[in-house]
Amino acid sequence: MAQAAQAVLGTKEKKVVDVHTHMYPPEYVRILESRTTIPLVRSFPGAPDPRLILLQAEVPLLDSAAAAKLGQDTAAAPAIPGRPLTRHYASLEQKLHFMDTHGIDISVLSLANPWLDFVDAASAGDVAQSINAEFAHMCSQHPGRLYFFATLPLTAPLATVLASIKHVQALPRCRGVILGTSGLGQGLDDPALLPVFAAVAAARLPVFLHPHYGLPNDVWGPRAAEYGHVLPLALGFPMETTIAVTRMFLAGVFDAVPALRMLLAHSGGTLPFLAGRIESCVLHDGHLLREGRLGPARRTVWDVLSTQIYLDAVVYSPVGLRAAVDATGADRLMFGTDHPFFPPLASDEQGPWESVSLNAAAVSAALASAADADAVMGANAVRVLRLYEGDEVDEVAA
Ligand code: 5CU
Repeated sequence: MAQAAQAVLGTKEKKVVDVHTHMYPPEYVRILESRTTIPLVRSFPGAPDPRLILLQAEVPLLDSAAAAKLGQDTAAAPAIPGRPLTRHYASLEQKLHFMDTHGIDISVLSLANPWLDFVDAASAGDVAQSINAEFAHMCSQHPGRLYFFATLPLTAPLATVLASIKHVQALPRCRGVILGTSGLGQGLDDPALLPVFAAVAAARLPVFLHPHYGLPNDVWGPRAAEYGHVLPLALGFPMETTIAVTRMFLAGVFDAVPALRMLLAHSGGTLPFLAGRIESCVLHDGHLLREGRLGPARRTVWDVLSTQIYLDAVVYSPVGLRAAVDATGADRLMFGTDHPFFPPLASDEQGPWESVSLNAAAVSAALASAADADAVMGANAVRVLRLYEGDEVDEVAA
């Protein structure tokens, strides 16, 4: 691990908190194993672990593998799609080992993408209840070390979604909800989603917003298969987050629900970098002017970023992290790992992960003072997410 990372992670009198750390509990893995379309889990001859196949960008390879199996494709055996489903995804013991290896005191667990987005309306409520109970149970086994963001049954009728929010609000160690960008199917600027945002805000549950869908496959061009997962993960995910939050901003969601607090994955995609351009495009838009939306009461994207948005620090470089700090302030940034994604490829997965040390080193390098770096590594998360064991009703996220 880089020296700078060790320096930050090793300061034991300060808490290190990981706000971006996923699991697929065993029940969820069983659902994926039963599926024939993405997301799914499938075994392939020659692959030691079952493969987890999640993304639209992985479908062409999945289709090639299926054609090769049927003997329809006479070309050389295609690459195996997806990523290995190792113990890191479902084992709590493995999560704790990972935390101990990296000096992480507290993890705020969340179900990984695509959550319950594919579950049918009739069963989504029950599946959400059962998955959230599994997370609450895992956390109860390690009080003071584990908290979680709950999952909502967004494909279910609105009444079920609202009942689920009430339910998770009462679950011990639930500190927010994780959401993707599809909302009720029309995205996060859908007026029909406003009651959901209002309900989570009233329940003092911050939304951890995480991408899954990326951009359409044709954006990646005909040579996409040559580039592995790089384009959809490095560019598709961050652009998806950027677009989703900008649509919310333009639709006035943050004004309509001023108590809404959102923690954006991957330091907000490209929002900190593009906020100035978004502002300029708004200011120069004749349609918005004619609609009377450029008056003096208008809130800027900078204002929303520094009052209703938190960013994780999962951006792997001080260059991006400095933009995040500048956009929201050092008191609104929180360290994360994205475990169990991005394991080391050339070393033992039980040892230190470079993806973690890169993020920790970026915090040391980008934050001006040790106090700010400590805040990003843990104190901000403790304050904002109220990570005080036995203190379930502390003040709302600032
Ligand atoms: O590697 C990937 O596909 C992913 C993913 O799906 N979700 C995530 O949070 N990180 C990486």
